[in-house]
Amino acid sequence: MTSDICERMKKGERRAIAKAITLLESTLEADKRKSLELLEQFGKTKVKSLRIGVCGSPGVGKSSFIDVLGTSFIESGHQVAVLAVDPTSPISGGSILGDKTRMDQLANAPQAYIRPSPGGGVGGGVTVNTQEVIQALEFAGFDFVILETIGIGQSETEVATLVDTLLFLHQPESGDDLQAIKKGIIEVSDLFVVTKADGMLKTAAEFAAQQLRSVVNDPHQKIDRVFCISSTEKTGFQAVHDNLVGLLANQTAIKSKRTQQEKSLLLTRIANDFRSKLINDPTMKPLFKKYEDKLSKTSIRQTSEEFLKAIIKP
Ligand SMILES: Nc1nc2c(ncn2[C@@H]2O[C@H](COP(=O)(O)OP(=O)(O)O)[C@@H](O)[C@H]2O)c(=O)[nH]1
Ligand SMILES: [Mg+2]
Repeated sequence: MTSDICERMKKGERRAIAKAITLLESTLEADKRKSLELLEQFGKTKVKSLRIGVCGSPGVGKSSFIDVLGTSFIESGHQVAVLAVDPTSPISGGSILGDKTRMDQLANAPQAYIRPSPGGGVGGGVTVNTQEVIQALEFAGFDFVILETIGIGQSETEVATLVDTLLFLHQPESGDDLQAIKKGIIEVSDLFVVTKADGMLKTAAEFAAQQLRSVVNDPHQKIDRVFCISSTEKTGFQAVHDNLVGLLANQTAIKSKRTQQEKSLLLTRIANDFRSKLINDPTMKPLFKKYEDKLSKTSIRQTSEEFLKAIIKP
């Protein structure tokens, strides 16, 4: 049954890809078994891919940027998948990508797959599930997998554990002046893109790019990590495109980074699985009740410690 799905996925059949994603996100026992079979198949298949994260404030131009960039990848013979992720929210709403994708070009390309609704996150572990969805897409032949962050705030660091390269999008004169950008975002981002470098904003965009360069470029290296683009005029994309195609070619570097990421994802997975096992285990119910009743006399912290002592053998 899963081998049939795999065969159809390899042919790029959209319905099989959607089916696999549904299985991976399901919490039903029967589906879990099938998911494990799928993941085993994915693990056996060597893929060449680049996972790109795109983050930045709402309205900065992420979807528009992905539309133009993704189309340029397709034009150079690649296959592109786009996912919206919000790792900070356990239940991500599908509407943000669904209502107005702003990815009209990509949405109509047969070489592209835009995931209609972002992950359920049922039972926790949105990030871990997302990693599996990415694997499914890679197995189905997509060599560029782009994650659009729809969360606001801490999500960038979470997305950084899922992608090979993280792009931070910045809008000129957005009030998000450079000092206001959180240090954490600059630290986890690899490339920086100033958006909307057109019309009245063009000069401001070029100025913002110069400012960013002085902050993020290493003065001892000749590498420029800052790009200035316009999605409406489709300018400035060649440099971004070439940079990312260059990264795709270096699979050795990608593999070693992913090995590190997998270690941290494993820890997250174990913690999540442990939590849901604990909560859903019927034999735990009387034990929970016993400790809940203690709350009138002891603090939550104390009760929790005693509970853990009771269930974990030293
Ligand atoms: N002038 C200009 N506007 C843009 C550009 N890219 C996006 N926009 C506009 O900015 C708004 C937000 O774009 P969107 O791609 O949905 O941003 P997201 O929320 O970051 O995904 C929309 O009104 C777009 O039309 C650009 O390159 N130039
Ligand atoms: Mg968007």
